[in-house]
Amino acid sequence: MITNLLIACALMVWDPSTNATSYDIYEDMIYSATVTPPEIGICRVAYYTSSIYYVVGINAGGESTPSETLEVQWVADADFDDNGFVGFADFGSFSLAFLSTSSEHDLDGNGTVGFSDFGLFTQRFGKCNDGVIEVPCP
Ligand SMILES: [Ca+2]
Ligand SMILES: [Ca+2]
Repeated sequence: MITNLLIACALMVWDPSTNATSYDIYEDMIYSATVTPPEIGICRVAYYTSSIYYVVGINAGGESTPSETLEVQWVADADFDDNGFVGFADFGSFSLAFLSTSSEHDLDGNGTVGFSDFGLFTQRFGKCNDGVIEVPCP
């Protein structure tokens, strides 16, 4: 049984095109999904990869030219206490889990909580999290 997979999510929203009846989403140049409203939520098991997205508008006449590309960096959530901010309480939580196999704190997904995870944690430190994606602190 797999529990506590590290998941990173992104919500992509774009300006609707007046002529489009639906949109095709491409991920890393490969067709991924078709949506009708101009938005899509995508989640990934976060192992510090990135994906490139673009959108093509569709109507009865065919396809629009592709949108500009968007690169999404998939990162694990370091806001362990879910208070919206990666701060000292999260550092305390990380410290207690250091050298354990806590999957929540294993930010690079290699099975143990070690120095590589600490490096990733420090990159997140001081940042805010809106529950879906990491955002600059107001
Ligand atoms: Ca926190
Ligand atoms: Ca690790």
